[in-house]
Amino acid sequence: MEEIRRAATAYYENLPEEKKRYARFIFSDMDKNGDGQINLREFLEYHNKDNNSALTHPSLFKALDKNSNGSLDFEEAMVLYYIMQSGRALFCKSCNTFLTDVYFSCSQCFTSNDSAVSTYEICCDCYGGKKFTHHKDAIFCDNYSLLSQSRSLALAAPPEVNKLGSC
Ligand SMILES: [Ca+2]
Ligand SMILES: [Ca+2]
Ligand SMILES: [Zn+2]
Ligand SMILES: [Zn+2]
Repeated sequence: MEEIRRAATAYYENLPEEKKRYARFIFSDMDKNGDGQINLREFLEYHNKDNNSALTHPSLFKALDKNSNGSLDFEEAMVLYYIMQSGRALFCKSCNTFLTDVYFSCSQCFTSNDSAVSTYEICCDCYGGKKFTHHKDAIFCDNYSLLSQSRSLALAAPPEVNKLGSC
């Protein structure tokens, strides 16, 4: 999570003024009682309204609450803004926990050309404990090797999806 936090800070620093204002606006929108903190209830109320059930998983709030005081100040909540904007809102497909830091992803699904195939990512616990069901012969890579792999795939022209080796 520390990594995401650092990325979020860098991201926020580079936002144009109006986007920063928008982030502030979202924060005050969530902060129903206006005390400058988002507590769990305010957090859940806000995201239930969106029908975005993955965001209401307790693991996300816990991960965002850096100092574990049970509420989010602006700096902590801003990380969520970054996660949403960057598409980094990833949850374990098996246990639904929010994926902080390193996770594993099925490389076949990740590189599939078929838009109907969604990516399949799982947390280290589920992967290590083999607590997941996925298609046969799936090759799982951690997100870092997947990234460098897709880079080399992109560089190798023409791209052939089935040339994937093991990680
Ligand atoms: Ca509040
Ligand atoms: Ca806090
Ligand atoms: Zn999991
Ligand atoms: Zn797969």
